[in-house]
Amino acid sequence: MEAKATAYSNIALVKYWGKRDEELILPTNPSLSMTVDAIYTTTRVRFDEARTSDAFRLDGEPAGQDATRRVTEALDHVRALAGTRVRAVVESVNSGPTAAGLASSASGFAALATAAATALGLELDDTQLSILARRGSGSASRSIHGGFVQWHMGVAPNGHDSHGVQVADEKHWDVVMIAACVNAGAKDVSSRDGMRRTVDTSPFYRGWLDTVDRDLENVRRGILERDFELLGSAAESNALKMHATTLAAQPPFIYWLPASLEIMQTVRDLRGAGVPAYFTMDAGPHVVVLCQPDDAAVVDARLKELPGVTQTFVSHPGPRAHATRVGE
Ligand code: 2P0
Repeated sequence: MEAKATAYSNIALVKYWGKRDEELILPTNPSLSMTVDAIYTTTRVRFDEARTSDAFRLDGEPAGQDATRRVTEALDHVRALAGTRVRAVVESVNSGPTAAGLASSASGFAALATAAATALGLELDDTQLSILARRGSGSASRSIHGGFVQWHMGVAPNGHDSHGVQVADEKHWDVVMIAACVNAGAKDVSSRDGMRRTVDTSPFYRGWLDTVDRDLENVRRGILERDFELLGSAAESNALKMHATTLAAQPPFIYWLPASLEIMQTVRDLRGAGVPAYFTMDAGPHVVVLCQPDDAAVVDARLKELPGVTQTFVSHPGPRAHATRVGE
């Protein structure tokens, strides 16, 4: 009853921004991401009949109450499928970039769902795994798959049709994503709270919903036709629209720092100088820059020159989540 899994994070090209069901984690819009090979989580889950509660260690330290509660809730969904109540010890280790404040919930909950299901001997297909991962954190539904992945929002009230589907595998096209990290303290507004506040109060949210299908179509076509400019321009525009919704929320909030704007301007300058590069941003101040492999060294060097950039992480399309049973 023990297994170990690795799952890779993903960066959305069309963002998941808003829930229609908070309990089941069902989104208000479809999203599409690239799984990234440089940001990942490895999780070991050991179920133990003798335990009376779950324990969660993160990067070698006992995790706090809130994180442990989220892990227990995610495990409860796996336990329900397996028809058991047995408790577990969970040990997760994030790769370096996560410590810098880059997305960890996607790889974290995808690794947890995959490891727990394998430890309990469940033979699930990718759709079932993606749904389990989604219950932990929405973006984790996309990290079950490698390459380019769409999260179909679904229409069913119980969420059975809301899961990740691979659009193209990791060998289809080598898009480079360079995460440029800026010096940031703890977030004021978590992505969970930020999306809720935006859905509830931002008059711009309607505009987000009205245009997301078109962005999705352009990003999909960009990927399938390997049209970098189409992909990059649609992704950049989609990210800016997501952030625009936060400006009009009540109370308003903004994830950008001065260094984030400096990176955005540098990307525009690179484009002006003939280097195709585009940016995207999640619910935080770091900026992820998209470019093609031949330009990656130049783009990375330019980003590292900026005083506000603390470090960069270069990713290529990453593989699917995978698990192995331990000790049997
Ligand atoms: C995304 N984000 O598509 C978007 C873009 C943030 C901005 O997925 O509440 O941690 O656990 O479902 O998955 C972050 O949201 O949120 C996220 P929950 P999650 O990548």
